[in-house]
Amino acid sequence: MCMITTIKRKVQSVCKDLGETGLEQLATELHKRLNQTEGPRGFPGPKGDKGDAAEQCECDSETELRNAMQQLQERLAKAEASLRPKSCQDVAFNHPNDTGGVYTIYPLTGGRQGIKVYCDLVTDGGGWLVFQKRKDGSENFNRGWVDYVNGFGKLDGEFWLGLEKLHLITNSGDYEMRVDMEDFEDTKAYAYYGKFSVGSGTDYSLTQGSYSGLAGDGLKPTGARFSTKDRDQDTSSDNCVQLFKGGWWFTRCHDGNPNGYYYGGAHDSYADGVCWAPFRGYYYSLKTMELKIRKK
Ligand SMILES: [Ca+2]
Repeated sequence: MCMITTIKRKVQSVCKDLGETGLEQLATELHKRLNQTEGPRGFPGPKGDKGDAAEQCECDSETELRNAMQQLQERLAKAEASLRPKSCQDVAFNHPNDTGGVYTIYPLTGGRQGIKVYCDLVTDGGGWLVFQKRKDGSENFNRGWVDYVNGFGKLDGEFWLGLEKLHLITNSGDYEMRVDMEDFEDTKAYAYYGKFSVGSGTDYSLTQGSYSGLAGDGLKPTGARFSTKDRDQDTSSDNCVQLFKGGWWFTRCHDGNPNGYYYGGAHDSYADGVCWAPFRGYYYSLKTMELKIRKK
């Protein structure tokens, strides 16, 4: 039997014998081996017998073998995605009946440390990584720089994921962003941005792409640096955070304040609530607010 036919049959029989569960185990074993440091080399073994003369292969094309190998690679990739999901999109693929919740993902290439995130697996096709959520005012969002860099709150409640994670994730590919919100009359609205990334260093500058949606554009202009109550990086002569009570990409100062104070509806003070100005104005603190990203 020619060599290519033998290899192809072996690949096919390995796939058949292993099944999905076996492929997952094989992927786990491969991971283990890849992560192991290579030990010292042993003594060489005895020389083997001389093999048969090479045969001319006419029975199978290289294309067929490549196809078989590609199929194996695809199934291994699938098994790997179920073991170490890279994104909420992988989570959606692995749990087609889930609507959302807290999951561990491995978003960075070569990153062996997983991070816990909240995934929205329903909205607009699902697969969204939620990086901020307001829903009941249980968490304090008027916090300092270190908290906004590292993240705070509870993933099953209100939270801010953290600027450093946002920077690392959004710089590992092209991301889109969505803001979902609801008022106390149960009116829902959203804002969508075709591009979203957070810069590095001490600025964590915001870059966003073109807006579409029903809520109006509450994120502008692009290039804003992040400010907290102990770090004023806005472009105003005032301190926007002191006026509007929550870390944000303020300029002079904002058209939307997702991290503002949770008043729970209409209030008299100006623009310091959880607001999205084009939707319900500066004197209305929304019931829910969710900021989320998804790889394009
Ligand atoms: Ca200022």
